Amino acid sequence: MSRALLSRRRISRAATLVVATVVVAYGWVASHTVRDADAAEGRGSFGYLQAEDADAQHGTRTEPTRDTGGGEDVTGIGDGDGIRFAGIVFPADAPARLFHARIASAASVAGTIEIRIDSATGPAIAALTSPRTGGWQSWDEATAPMARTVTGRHDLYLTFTSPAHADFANLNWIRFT
Ligand SMILES: [Ca+2]
Repeated sequence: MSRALLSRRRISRAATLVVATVVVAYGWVASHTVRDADAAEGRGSFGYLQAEDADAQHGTRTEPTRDTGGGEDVTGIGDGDGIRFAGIVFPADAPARLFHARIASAASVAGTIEIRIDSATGPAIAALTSPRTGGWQSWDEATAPMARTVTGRHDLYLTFTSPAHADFANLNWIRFT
């Protein structure tokens, strides 16, 4: 076994342990297994992170989307829910300045989407008020400035809060620029 392969397997085991810890601590449900490539090499933050590809979720589900590009979106987003992306890499040479989220909502009360790093209660790196777009498949892009400079590899937790009990948003994708 090469040293690189051994290292990758150790990282993969560590990532599995993190998922297990999250499930115990917060009741999050793993939506699919963390892949070796994600754990060992990270995923670049300068691209689209499809909401339905999150590594774990709490209180949400996926559905086919009618947004440009097709695929799926995450729906059923309400107060106390969240999704998690493992091993997202923020390059140090060109720090992200903006957080973008592709959202559709016919909710009567707006909610808040926060991005936290490394735990569901970790530091918030960006936050935006979810826009009401006039339909659950009427999509718009919301943008918020980064609250702090983020570099290196982090697990991202999108946490959703609302003063109302009803679900407040559908989410197709996020990205950083
Ligand atoms: Ca999507």
